[in-house]
Amino acid sequence: MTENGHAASRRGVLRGALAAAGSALLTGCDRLSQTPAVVGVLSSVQHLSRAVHRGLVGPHAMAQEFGPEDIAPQFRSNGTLMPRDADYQAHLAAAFADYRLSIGGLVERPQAFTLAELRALPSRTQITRHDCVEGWSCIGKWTGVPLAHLLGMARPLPAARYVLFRCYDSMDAPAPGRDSRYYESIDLDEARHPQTLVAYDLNDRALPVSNGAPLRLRVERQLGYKHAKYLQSIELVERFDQLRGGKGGYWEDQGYEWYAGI
Ligand SMILES: Nc1nc2c(c(=O)[nH]1)N[C@H]1C(S)=C(S)[C@@H](COP(=O)(O)O)O[C@H]1N2
Ligand SMILES: [Mo]
Repeated sequence: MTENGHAASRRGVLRGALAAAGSALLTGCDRLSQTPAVVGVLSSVQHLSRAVHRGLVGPHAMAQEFGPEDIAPQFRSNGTLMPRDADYQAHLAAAFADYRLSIGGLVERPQAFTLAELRALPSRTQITRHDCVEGWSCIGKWTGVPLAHLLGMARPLPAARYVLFRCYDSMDAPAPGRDSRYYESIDLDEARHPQTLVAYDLNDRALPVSNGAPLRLRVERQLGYKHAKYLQSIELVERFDQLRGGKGGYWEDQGYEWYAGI
């Protein structure tokens, strides 16, 4: 089988399994692990390469959106549920009054937004399914500013190729000289996709801490670990191979794929 054909059939299996799981268990957060094909595909962290995915679905394909009746009563949370880092704790204690989301790096016009300023910008609301590699999925309603809009304000320079998200939460106990804060990166196509949001609301309410308050990324065509919570700053970069483990994200540095297309 050709590379393309092989990937296409793998993708077909995943899509079919997700659809089956989705229609069998419509409400709440579902355990995809009941579906053997999904376990095989997700647990081995195999998914489509960027070139194959883009070739199959194109850079503009939309992730499926759902109806209000599909929203889980309680959106599941995973990974960090409460950052222990002192700077985050101080922002939380102040109800994020002094919080600013900065957008810098390779941009013409660096930006810094308060939460009120972000809420005053154009917004998008979408009901989507979050798929975690650990074998569960959950449907929630997200509202936020399209990242494309923020990039339009900041104006990436020609050299910019990736958008880097730095998060507040350290994944390991603090140790001198070791930065273990969560981080992620996506390319500019994914960043400018209409469903890619800097989200501030989940199910019509301000994001709970366990789901990433005050802001988190939604990047709906990618697996759960790409959806960075607890955003501290956004930076446009040309490359990320000299940053941290060099693979473009906290889990990527532990071996997960950088391109996690569903
Ligand atoms: N900052 C940060 N972002 C993160 C994580 C994390 O631990 N820290 N976990 C990731 C993983 S593996 C998943 S599945 C989702 C979980 O989002 P949720 O807690 O809203 O369900 O967040 C992703 N983003
Ligand atoms: Mo995840």
